[in-house]
Amino acid sequence: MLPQKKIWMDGKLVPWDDAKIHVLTHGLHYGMAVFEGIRAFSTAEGTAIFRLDEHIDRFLNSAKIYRMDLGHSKGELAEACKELVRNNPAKECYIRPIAYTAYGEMGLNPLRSKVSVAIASWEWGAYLGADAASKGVRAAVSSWARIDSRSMPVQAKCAANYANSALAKMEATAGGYDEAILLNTHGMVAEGPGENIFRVKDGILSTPPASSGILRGITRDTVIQFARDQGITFYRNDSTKEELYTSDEVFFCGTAAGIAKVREIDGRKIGYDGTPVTDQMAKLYAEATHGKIKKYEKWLAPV
Ligand code: PPE
Repeated sequence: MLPQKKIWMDGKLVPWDDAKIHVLTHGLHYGMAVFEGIRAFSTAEGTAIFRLDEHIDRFLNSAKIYRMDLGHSKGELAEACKELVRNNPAKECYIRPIAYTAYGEMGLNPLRSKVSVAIASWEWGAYLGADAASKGVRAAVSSWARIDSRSMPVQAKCAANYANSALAKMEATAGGYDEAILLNTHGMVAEGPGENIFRVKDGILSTPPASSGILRGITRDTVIQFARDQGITFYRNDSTKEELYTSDEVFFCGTAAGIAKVREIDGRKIGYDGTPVTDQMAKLYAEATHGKIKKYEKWLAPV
């Protein structure tokens, strides 16, 4: 990671190297941290943050689920993201707001800890490797089930959820694959460790419903809106892994990953006749994020 100049910490921009916390920070020990992943893109009108409002809303909702009071309004947090990007050299960047139970108390009751909020930004390139955009990635269905919402709220973007993601990711990469696909505890397709998943079969685009135990991705929502606007038939429905194997197209999507086509799952090549729907979605996403489609300019917040 290339260091930037500043990090926003509890209301102030501090030099990158000074953005440090104590080793007894409560959230480090008990996973009590909620975070966001947002991207800023360059547009003809300057740098703009994509779907900032929706990301801040999800950040506040993650905090609400974990009974965290962030102590900053939605407007303050949005402005802090913009201020940070203005003050850092990387303009096309990834933005990471995080709220965590801070240093002061140990023991697992998080309600005794003060909550701190920080926001960092840095340049983050091809999340699933250089082949993701052109050739597509090779994925493996994980032996780890996606966490069940009866145990942990999957829709809160909590650091603790990513222990499950990391186990799946390590298993996939150690096995020579680029990415994992997690099934839920009912054996239905859920999502990737850090991406939602879509499939195309006979011209119909589909993705697992929120109730399948996934993070409701903002990129997922963006793809759904593209599909509606393009008149592509779209469903939210459950599918099994063999339905993925026999899909015409499969792709991952997320803020870090963008739109990444999947070319193989568990040694089965996906599709026969190219990836027209994936390509169309990737093109729309690239154009919308860079301010090239009038209709979607409402999703861009200039910094
Ligand atoms: N599911 C999971 C589990 C997930 O972590 C993400 C985002 C998504 C779906 C897609 O959500 P959205 O970004 O709103 O479209 N994962 C973030 C963190 C990745 C990381 O490695 O860190 C991201 O893409 O920013």
